[in-house]
Amino acid sequence: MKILVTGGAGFIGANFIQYWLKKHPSDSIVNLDKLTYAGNLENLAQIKENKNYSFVHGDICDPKVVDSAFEKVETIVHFAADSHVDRSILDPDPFIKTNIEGTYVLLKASLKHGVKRFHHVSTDEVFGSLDIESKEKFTEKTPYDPRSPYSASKAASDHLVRAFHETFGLPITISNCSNNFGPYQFPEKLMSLCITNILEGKKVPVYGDGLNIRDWLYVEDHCEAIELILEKGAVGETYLVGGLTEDIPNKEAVSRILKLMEKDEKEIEYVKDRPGHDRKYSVDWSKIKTELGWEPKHSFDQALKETVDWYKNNEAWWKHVKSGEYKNYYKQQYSS
Ligand code: NAD
Ligand code: TDX
Repeated sequence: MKILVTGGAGFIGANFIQYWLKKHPSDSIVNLDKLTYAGNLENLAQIKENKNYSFVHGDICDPKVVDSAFEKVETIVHFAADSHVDRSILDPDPFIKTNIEGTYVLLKASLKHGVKRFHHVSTDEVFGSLDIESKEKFTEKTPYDPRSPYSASKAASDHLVRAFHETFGLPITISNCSNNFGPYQFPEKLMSLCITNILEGKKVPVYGDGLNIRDWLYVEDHCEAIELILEKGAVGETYLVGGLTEDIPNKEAVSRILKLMEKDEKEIEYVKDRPGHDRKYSVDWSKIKTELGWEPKHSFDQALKETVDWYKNNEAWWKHVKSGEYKNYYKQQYSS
């Protein structure tokens, strides 16, 4: 099988390509990536010589580039996006362009080339925010209620993907997953920022009261869920994917990392809250468990330890990523 992966030089895409080629060595993968600040070919250094892997440097918003990348492709796994909520608050423009327009360009090309499956990787953030005390979880039937430019752009892309299925019969699947963590995550997201700041001897910025709750998913479990959806998922269906954490507030998640790194809570610095900060996400993943037999294999604490160890052992990777443009972003985001 030939798969076109978009955004494969980013965090989840790179983990997915490595995972897929290990499990399916006779498949071939084309990785279409614009290499924005978040795209990094060092994430794929291990497989760059693999004869079943090729890289196309290009923008998913460019119909010509997309058209040429589609040759003989049967399956699309669409990760490419602007993905960081705080950046969508500083400047929504690239989110509207890539996440909405880029997805539309890919959908049109998928119809034209008659692909057998378009899998769209989306987020639980499209469902909005739960109350902190609520026992409710997001399900596939939860109404959309996005509250940031990022989540609104992902919601729009989900609607377009479904519309292409209902109207034009494009064979799609969608997964909406919770917060991923693991190797190769750009250190703007809470987990990777926290671990690398501690390694650099810096404080960890926690927004507001630190009581916001996220559902944490180890990236390898996420890759396995996508694999099962491609192999056994029903066309037209959506699957929610989440982790094994139970309502852990951010300050508790950070404290667990600090403990693993033999530091204490004095390293936390409470900073100005994110505007429109969603209070809580919680994901009911019983549909993918019942229908496809998927469940996360990694406990939160074990996966956290593996993640901390990875960043400790890959200092050159994150030090390189944290140089250059990252410094300007960090100053703009955290200076006040
Ligand atoms: P990331 O920011 O690490 O990587 C995004 C990749 O897309 C980068 O390689 C970037 O260069 C590429 N890209 C951006 N704009 C592009 C364009 N116009 N054309 C081609 N390539 C482009 O993101 P991630 O964390 O790996 O997330 C991947 C996907 O998963 C996204 O669609 C995101 O919305 C979704 N998702 C992420 C999480 C999470 O916790 N990280 C959770 C739920 C859903
Ligand atoms: O410095 C920080 N301090 C802090 O307290 C950062 C960067 C984050 N936070 C908080 C905000 C959130 O409550 O930590 C929580 C997690 O923040 P992020 O890592 O920025 O993730 P989130 O905003 O929840 O979105 C993530 O999960 C869903 C990904 O960035 C999205 O791409 C994905 O769709």
